[in-house]
Amino acid sequence: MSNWKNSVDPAVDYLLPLAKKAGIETTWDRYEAMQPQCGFGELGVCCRICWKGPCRIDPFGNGPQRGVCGADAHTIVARNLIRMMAAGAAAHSDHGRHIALTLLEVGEGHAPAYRIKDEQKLRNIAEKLNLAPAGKDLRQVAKEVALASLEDYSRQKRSIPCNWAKATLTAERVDKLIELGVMPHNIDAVIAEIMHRTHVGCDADAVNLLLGGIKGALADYTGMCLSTELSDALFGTPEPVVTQANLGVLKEDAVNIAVHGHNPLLSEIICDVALKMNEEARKAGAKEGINVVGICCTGNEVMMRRGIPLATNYLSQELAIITGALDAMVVDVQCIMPALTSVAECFHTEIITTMAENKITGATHIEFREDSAVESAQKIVELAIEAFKKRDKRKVNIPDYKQTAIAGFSAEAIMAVLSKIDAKDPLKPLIDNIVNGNIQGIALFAGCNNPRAIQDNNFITIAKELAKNNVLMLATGCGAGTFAKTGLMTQEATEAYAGESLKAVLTAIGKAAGLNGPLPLVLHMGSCVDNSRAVSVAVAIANKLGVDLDKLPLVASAPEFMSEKAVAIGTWAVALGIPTHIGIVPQIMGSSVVVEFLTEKAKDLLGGYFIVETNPEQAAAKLVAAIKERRKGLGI
Ligand code: NFS
Repeated sequence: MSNWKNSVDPAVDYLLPLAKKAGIETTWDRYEAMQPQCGFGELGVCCRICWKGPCRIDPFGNGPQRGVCGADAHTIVARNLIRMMAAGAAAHSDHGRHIALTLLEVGEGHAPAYRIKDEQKLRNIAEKLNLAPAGKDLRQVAKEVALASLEDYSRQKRSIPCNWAKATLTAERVDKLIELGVMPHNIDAVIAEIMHRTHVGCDADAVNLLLGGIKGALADYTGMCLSTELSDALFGTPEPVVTQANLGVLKEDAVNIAVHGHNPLLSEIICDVALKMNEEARKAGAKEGINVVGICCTGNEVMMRRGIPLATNYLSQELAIITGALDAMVVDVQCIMPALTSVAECFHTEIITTMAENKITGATHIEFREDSAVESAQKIVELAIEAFKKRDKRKVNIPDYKQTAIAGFSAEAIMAVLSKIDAKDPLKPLIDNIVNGNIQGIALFAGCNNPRAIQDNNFITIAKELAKNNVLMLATGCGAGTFAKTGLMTQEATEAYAGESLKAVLTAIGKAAGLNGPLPLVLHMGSCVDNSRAVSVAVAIANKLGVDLDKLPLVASAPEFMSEKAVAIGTWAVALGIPTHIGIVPQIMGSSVVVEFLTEKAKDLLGGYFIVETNPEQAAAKLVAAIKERRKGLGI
């Protein structure tokens, strides 16, 4: 298979032929071997929910139209889809629970490896959650915030909405979601409810199932929102930082450790410990000491807060090992390919799993616990140094590709930058420029890579097109990884690709903020849980304009998505009123009811809707059209 159709990332292009030559299989080979993929599965009409099946509905109408229990295509597609939303919500919110429990430990005076790095943020959160923090001791505030967050996992009264969902959305949106019966009261209960209602012989009404799924997706929003905010309190709120991205950030003369996964609880400590163990690395022969790099969302977390360089995003994670220069890959949860250990067998790389619920056969497991975080991190770094000693220099092939990337645009950082123009009313310059059309709208890029698309290509093509159309762009997750790797998070990219009026605004703001040039073309907002940061900016704008989110010229795009988490995120974006593009055909096409609900009826009900478009140029045109329609609605 020639590489041009795999990825537009030059580092991937460089390494894949080497992998092929060495007989190492990557995700692209496995994808090719999997062709043709099951047509029933692609349409979502295969049901494996009970063991009378598997059942599959004939999409052409000649064969069976109902499963053995009588479920039709609509029921089957809707059930399959909302179970994905439940899984996505479980992943994000379990991450959030972990952070909330750690904050509780800190509040109670345990977990000595952690402290409140951003006191002001914690107090702001407490304020937002109506916990009256003024005059209270910091530890007390930490405890109260943690308990209020954990309440969102335990409340039994269905009539009381989750604290975080209620506190972070517009009042109008909260009312609408309550009225539709989709406002979550308890993240865990809502996930369990989806598993229950999709059990054999339960909910068989596709629309009712979808509404249950939307509630689950909003539970996902709740979990990611608290993950983000509490992480900021514990580890610091991101501020703009200049760093680098792509596999060229690996160093020949350093012990290279990649932190991969999602939860910053361990990676933060590894970064701290690595700083202290540079000398040991040097003694082992690594002249440059220890070089920590990131992959996927853990990478985004440490990039935003510490300027740790990002090695790569989801689809090319195996290639970090194929450089022959990676000494250890430390993984926690989510988006970690089980293939990593087989690739690592051909090299000296240690794959280290750290979470009791996430082990991979063939990996070394060093269990992470909050009370012994530093000890675990030390063991991990020692293992990496040992592995470095076994590195085979002949196998080292670090691609000479890396780009500058400016990261760290939390909502607070954006407000701080804007306040340089108008200290009293920071949002005013942004809103004025949206109203006068210099900025046509805002687009949030999120989500993964998927071998069904050329890696990074959809992101880049759509972004360049939106830039031309003067759309302000934000990015998270592996989408942010794409833009970081390809140099679109730079001032130069703004000069090269932004439309005239967008360029003028980004330059005025950048200069006022002392950047000596424009803001980057795409603003890095963080990991996937950090999509909630984009919501908080949007909510601030909506509140200021006195409208709900579904009136704003705001769109979202997940042009290369694949994970259940992305399904949940896309769905809550729609539920919050945002036109949301997906660039991969979703596995729902076997049900006209489900397709129509998500792409059309949702618009009447919630304001947001899905736009399915696999062609990136056309996707960009559709996103611009959605923005124009919103502008028209606002009379601007
Ligand atoms: Ni998001 Fe982050 Fe990447 Fe997709 Fe996976 S790392 S949480 S799910 S693949 S963007």
